[in-house]
Amino acid sequence: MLTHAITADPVYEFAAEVRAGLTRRGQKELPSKYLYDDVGSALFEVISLLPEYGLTRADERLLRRHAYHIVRELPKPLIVAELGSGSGKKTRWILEALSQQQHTASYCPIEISPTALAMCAKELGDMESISIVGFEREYLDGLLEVAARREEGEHILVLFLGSTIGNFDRPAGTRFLREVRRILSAGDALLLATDLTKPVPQLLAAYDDSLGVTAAFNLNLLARINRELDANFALDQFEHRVRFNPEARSVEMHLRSMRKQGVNIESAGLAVSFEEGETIWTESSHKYSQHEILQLAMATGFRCQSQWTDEEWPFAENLLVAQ
Ligand code: AVJ
Repeated sequence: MLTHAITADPVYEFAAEVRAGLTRRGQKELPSKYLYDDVGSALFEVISLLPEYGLTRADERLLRRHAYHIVRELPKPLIVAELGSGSGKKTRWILEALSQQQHTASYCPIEISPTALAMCAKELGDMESISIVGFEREYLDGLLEVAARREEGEHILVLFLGSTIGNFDRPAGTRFLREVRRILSAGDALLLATDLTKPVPQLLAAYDDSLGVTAAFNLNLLARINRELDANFALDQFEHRVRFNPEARSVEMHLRSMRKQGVNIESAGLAVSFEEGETIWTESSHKYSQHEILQLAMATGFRCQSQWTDEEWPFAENLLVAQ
């Protein structure tokens, strides 16, 4: 696998974003993308096996069942770019379907984590007709490169799976899809996976499982700051909290300070104080309706050509075609 290295200093960027999020007036927050270091990614893999969290299994079922039909709807020759490399499992079905319909194909995972890229290459490297070119980049930067390298006549299918779009609030999600559309050409496609609205108790259980894996996943963000930025968060003095935000239609994860306390983050040159009960907002997972996706597609320069939904866990694969 080829990879293209990043230029920015990741530790410096992490420190800057932690500083910005924890010195905000009002609600403190940390960017959810930092939940996924090696420990966080491994914990997420476990979350996806929990009975309460049906999301990943729904995504997998839909792709396993419909990969052939999804690929069949698109013009060839097709190259596949993926925003986030995931575990590779879901992507395999798409790539297998593609290799049945065209002889060879390029697959370009775009991912800021080198470990995740390497795991993806290992997982999918056995597919003989697929050449993998990894991009160690932010999503849009990576996609720009993929688009710039495409050959005459090739179409792009962008995969944005796992309902990762849910981590953006609605305005940011709309802006993001517009950016993706700007990089693509008419006839290119985006396969967008979205978790759908469902009863609030079911949603809360999915993000606050009885084994405490999601709690560990959330707390690992503080452990990561301790490890990478030389900080002294007391992990037993913060607790995992989830709430449903009805205005945003999202599940929010927070870390709640169990007492009044101070924390030093050496590498960010920062001392932060927390009141008892004060929270750090670490992630939002927005939930969509099927109808809303049609509107979102139209508002961002796409047309939603097909939707496939899961019966067991409300979830949708949406095939958006650039207009
Ligand atoms: C990987 C972003 C889809 O928002 O459901 C799982 C991450 N957070 N449990 C989600 C997550 C808590 C997950 N995504």
